[in-house]
Amino acid sequence: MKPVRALLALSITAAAIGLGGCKKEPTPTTTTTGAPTTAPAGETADQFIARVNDEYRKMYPEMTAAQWLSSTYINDDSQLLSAKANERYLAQLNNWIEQAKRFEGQQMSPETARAIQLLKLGTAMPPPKDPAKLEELTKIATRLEGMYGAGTYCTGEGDAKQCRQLGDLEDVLRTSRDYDEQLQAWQGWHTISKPMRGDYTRFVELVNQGARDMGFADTGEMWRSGYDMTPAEMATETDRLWGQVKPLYEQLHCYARTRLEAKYGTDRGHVAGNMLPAHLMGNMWQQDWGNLWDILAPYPNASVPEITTALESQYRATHDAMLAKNPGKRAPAELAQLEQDARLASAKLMSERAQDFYTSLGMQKLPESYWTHTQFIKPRDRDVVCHASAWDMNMAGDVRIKMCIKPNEEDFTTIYHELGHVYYYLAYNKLPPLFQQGAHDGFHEAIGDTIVLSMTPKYLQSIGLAGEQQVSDEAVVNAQMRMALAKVAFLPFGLMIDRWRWGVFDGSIKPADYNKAWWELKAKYQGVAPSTARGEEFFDAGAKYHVPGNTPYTRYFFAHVLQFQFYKALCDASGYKGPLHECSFYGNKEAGARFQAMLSKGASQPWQKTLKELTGGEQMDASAVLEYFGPLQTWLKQQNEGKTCGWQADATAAAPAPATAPVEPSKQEAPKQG
Ligand code: X8Z
Ligand code: ZN
Repeated sequence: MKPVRALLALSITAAAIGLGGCKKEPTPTTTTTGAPTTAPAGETADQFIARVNDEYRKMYPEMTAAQWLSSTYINDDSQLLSAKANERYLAQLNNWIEQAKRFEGQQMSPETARAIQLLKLGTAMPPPKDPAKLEELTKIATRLEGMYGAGTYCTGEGDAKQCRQLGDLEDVLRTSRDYDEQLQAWQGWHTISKPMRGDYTRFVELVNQGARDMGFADTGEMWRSGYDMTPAEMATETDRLWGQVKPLYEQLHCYARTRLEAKYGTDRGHVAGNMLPAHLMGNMWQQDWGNLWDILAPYPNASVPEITTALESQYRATHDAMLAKNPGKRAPAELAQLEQDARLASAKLMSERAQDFYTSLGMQKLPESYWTHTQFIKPRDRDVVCHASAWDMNMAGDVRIKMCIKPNEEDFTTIYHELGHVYYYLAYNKLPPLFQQGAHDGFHEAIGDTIVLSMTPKYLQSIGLAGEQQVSDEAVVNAQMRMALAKVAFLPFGLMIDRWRWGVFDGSIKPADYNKAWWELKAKYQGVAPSTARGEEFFDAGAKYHVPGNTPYTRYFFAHVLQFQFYKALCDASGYKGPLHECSFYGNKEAGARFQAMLSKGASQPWQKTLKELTGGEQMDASAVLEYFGPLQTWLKQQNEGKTCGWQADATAAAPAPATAPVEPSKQEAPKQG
């Protein structure tokens, strides 16, 4: 997240103003002297909003530059600059919001009324009015994100000392199937957030002060206010959508547990209560199970649209070609540089592939500055925030992404995701700054993912990343499973993070129970549990980027529903007639034009209207998810027949019972049969 994302991310995360997806918030501005601007006498509401847009546009590039710097060069100096920039933005935001009060109850154009509404939600980090508290808040926020980015886990001493960062530890979860090795990697990463607990506790107090200063009950209520409906209605929407997809998730959970038990044994393949062991899911947060393909593949002998192997061999070919250019002996430093060069070349190739999908729809090529300014790979000489993000640096074409790309499927699809943000920025750059955001934040997160749904086996074959695809029921189930491990596995995770934060912000989860509540929610929604006790000496929420980065997370849950609605609408627009899961609108200009029309609306009208223009409906609705996964759900039911599905969420996740404890029939989650 920065500028947009930047704007968002930094905790400034200004929602309205530019909160896009994984974008940072645009840090609104002040004058060039840093002093908040004052309102001219006799100014009308329309004039006020025109001035805010103007001031915002002017202050924006400096703020995003500071945020970009602190995310790509983590050190005390860049953090100081970034915290100061945030502080200035938030002070100005408070100032604008104060000035807007003059117009309450007055006649004004609907656009101006909407812009004022968006202004009040201009950050995910509501700033306290007290300047000392604001300064404290921006420092804490910057420090928390820096701690995450620099997080390192070391073992051993002296010559045997080994230090690993998130990427190395994720590699272990992706590739190792050794129970203890994975446990060590998982536990190792979760040591980095222990020191965040104090800062986070104070952070919550300070943002809640800011939320109250703005008239909200707490920060969670403010976050729920950005959806053109009441906060209570928004929360009800999440329950309704979860109710639609939960049976599908439960089937997938049941299947995964059965396979894990076959792999690791009935004592280690699940945790008490029939829950999935947190460290065995191939992903640090159990939000995407795609790395467990070796364990979960339905038909290993049928064709599989697996692309990591192809991406790795492309990287190796690039590397070897570079090596062959100048044969001979090389010093270790030269070899390391060559490897870095090959990684960069391969990451750029992956990005070109992603760009090609968008241009095939009739969208523009990425500007030259994207290629020169993007952070494609992890630098060797400094700490950076590797968590992927997309940035709009100046609302005028300086767009880039920040990633630490490796040649694997997850990173490949993440590039498509990030470019979704980038193309949204480019499409709405012509709007007034206050409207330069997604229709709601879930829209921003859904754009690139909609494209990912179009990456069918046939598309992957056409770009040379997958071999000849058979036409068989087995191949269909394989392809569906591959998508479900990313998309369906994610759904409860997409909900639980903000269920936790809503509770933290409204005080129903106390600091003394942060970890207990975290694991209760992991158990309730995901059916996931740690295999060793996680008491309050840990702060496991902080080991997920969006918590120290203060990025609201319900947007991703909504996005995982919306992307299927968008995809279905674009498939229809392209004239496609077959089963939904086989559609790819790659190369279809009509679908591209419809997509672009939606993007260019930004936040200029209620999202319900924008959704209707694309899909014909005004509600988020998971029926397209269920339609898409219809064949897989039928197959999963057959596989799970006769099994006791579901899990017992109250099997005390924070202090797990022995894995061999007898499992009682599920209470909260009714046992599911086939
Ligand atoms: O944070 C992201 C993107 C940037 S907006 C890489 N995502 C969520 C996550 O990684 O937790 C995309 C899917 C969910
Ligand atoms: Zn995103």
